[in-house]
Amino acid sequence: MQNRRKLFARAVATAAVALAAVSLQPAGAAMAGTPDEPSTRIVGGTPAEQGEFPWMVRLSMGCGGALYAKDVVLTAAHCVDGSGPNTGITATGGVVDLDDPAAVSVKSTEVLQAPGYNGTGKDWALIKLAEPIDQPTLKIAENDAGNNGDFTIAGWGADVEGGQQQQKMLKATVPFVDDDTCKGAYAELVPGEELCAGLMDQGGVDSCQGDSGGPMFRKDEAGEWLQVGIVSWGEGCARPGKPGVYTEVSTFAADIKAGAGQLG
Ligand code: 4AZ
Repeated sequence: MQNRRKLFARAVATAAVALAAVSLQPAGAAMAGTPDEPSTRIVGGTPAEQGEFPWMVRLSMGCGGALYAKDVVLTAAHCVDGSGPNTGITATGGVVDLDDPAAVSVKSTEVLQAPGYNGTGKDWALIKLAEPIDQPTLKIAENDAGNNGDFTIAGWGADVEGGQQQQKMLKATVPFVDDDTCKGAYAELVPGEELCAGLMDQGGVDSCQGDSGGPMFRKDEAGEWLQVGIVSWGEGCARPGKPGVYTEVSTFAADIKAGAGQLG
């Protein structure tokens, strides 16, 4: 588990470098060599519309995140190095296209990595921003009522296992996978702290390298978006029998709330 996560962290760092290279290409040539058809452009995803998921942010280390508050990003613990003052992360929001001149980029001031995080479970962290990003925030699940059905995932991660980071945000829908089934796929699963989603039989739709830290979300009873997961890990991407594993947000809702209150 520890080894697998470290492997992923390396993959993300490499992918972030790849994205930086992509960003230097002229517009239009940026994704040259990458097929453009939605069906082949993420692991089973399609392009998100501008403004569709306004709380989505891209983090400079190559992870995703969601605005918990206008100046606080919720992401994965494995995307950050630890807790304390930190001005080394940039969060980019307000756009689906990272090269859109309307993108708003804000630096971090402080990071809170989940207390007790040791590479297994507890995969959440908060990043305080120097200034607010003026976009709607994403509410987090405070109970397990939403841990079922279909979920939406979104991000700028790879469109295929081992693939490049994406300039434009992609989205996909993945169904809940129950703990017993997921434990069958991954003996190391921590059922109380992790939640699985994906197409067990056929695979083909999943989060992937660089989507880590981004939210998994659904509509609640009132029709409002609710974050139920944080992209955490999995064996490869979109493999049949190997669902994506997500931090179970409801388990940590009280800790996340308290943590956000402690940020400077
Ligand atoms: C990653 O490394 C990663 N297929 C994210 C999601 C999954 C695997 C790896 C799940 O960011």
